[in-house]
Amino acid sequence: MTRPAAHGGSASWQHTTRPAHPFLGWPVVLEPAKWNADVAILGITHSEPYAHDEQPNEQTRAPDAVRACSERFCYGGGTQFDWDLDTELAAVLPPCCIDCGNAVREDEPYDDYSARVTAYLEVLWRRGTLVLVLGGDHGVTIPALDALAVLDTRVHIVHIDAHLDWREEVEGVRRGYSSPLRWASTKPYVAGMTQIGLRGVGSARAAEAAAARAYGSRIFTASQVHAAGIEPVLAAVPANLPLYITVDADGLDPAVMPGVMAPAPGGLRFDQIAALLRALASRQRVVGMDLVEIAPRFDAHNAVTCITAGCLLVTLLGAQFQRPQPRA
Ligand SMILES: [Mn+2]
Repeated sequence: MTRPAAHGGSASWQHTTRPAHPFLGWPVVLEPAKWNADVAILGITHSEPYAHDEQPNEQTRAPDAVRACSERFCYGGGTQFDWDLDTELAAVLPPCCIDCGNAVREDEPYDDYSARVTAYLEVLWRRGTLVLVLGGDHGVTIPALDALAVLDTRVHIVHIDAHLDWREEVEGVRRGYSSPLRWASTKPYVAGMTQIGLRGVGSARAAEAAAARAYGSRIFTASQVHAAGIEPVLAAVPANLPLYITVDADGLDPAVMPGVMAPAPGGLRFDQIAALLRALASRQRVVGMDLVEIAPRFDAHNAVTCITAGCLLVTLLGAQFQRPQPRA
């Protein structure tokens, strides 16, 4: 493996941290040099913090909380019948699926941590791996967006969220959880974005809504999806570009994903988002998907948020790999 430039010199490549329970019981591989898989899942616990927030925040606990529910959202690691696939998930998945553990911020400057996370994802994307990312808050999407540069293609971003996340900066911080889609808009290899589920007062200020529209973001409010379904969304997403999908748990209704920091009523239902993911992933290549902003402390009711998150990830994988045409 070529050591990423961010690490330079002779410093050894830093391993990730072992998860308490591997996702779906997949083999755990913590050495980036050995990451050579069809599908990989990586926990990214930290992002660039805002001074006013608790540190570490509650969302840092989410990757292991979701993994711990694996047997509840996908019993037997996918060996049982899936009615939507009309077969077992395990029969559809490619042979090599690994859990890469967690990229945890150690006693290191955020710039170093962010570069390390980007380098991890570059390793995976250089090898054509479909990457699942477990956040962390929505700031974890930013080093992932940076890593998309190693792909040999432009990508379209599909964003599910109650909030627009187009802040230029918050208290001088430009890579926090309020800014990932603004960050995406600056990348030449991001061909465009579709933002779904917006609602509530506090989702954006007028200047950010104007900036997103000026950029050309296709915006679908939660109300529009409730009224017209997902077909207009599917028509807006370019079918000829690979996708990176970023799912903020608060994009779904708090009835199905209550364990979030900023619950917003009127959100998207599980069946709407599952159908959207299924349609997109059966139509075109998905290079990665992150699921962010789960706050396990507020998921006390039978872990339903973590279970829903796992169902969305498994739905994506099933649809992507059941496609009749090859991914490449
Ligand atoms: Mn968000």
